[in-house]
Amino acid sequence: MNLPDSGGETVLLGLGANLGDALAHLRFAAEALADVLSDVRASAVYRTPPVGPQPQPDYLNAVMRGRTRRSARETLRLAAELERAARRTRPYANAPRTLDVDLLFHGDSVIHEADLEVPHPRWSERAFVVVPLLDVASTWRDPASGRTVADVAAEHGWTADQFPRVVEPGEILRSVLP
Ligand code: PH2
Ligand code: MG
Ligand code: MG
Repeated sequence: MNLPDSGGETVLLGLGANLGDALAHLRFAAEALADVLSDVRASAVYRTPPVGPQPQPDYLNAVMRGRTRRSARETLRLAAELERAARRTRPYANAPRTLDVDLLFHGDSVIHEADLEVPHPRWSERAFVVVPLLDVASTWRDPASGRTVADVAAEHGWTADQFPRVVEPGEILRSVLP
């Protein structure tokens, strides 16, 4: 089980960007999340080939881990605010974007609502999510499938060397954490 604790629930958020200064957008999101989560940790930032309509620029992807007393819905609202602050637009499905912030897990919550699905329904199919998850949550267990992040990576043969690292684990937070 993924144990809750006095500081609320553990949340895992996936960050992605492939328009404009993608690294600056990820840094903006990481710093904003560091302000509102406790015990925050950041994966490496990976350069990943785009999944979806082609051609579009490579993505930078990362995962943030922390604890929050916010509900899953409140956390999703926060993610949407960060995307809005980065002037994200949604012209079509899987379009390039300045910033994508996805709620991957919220403790052991399993929620299937029209506008809120936790765990993220496609997390285990996407190397650009699973590989950064390995950095900060390899033993994390998906409350829906019972599989750990490491199990899923091994099933696909995905490893931390899957993608080039643009920033090492934790480094994106180095300027904001004591
Ligand atoms: N996000 C998508 C679609 N395709 N491809 C990569 N490499 N990284 C992403 O974050 C990504 C994607 C939809 O959210
Ligand atoms: Mg996404
Ligand atoms: Mg999204």
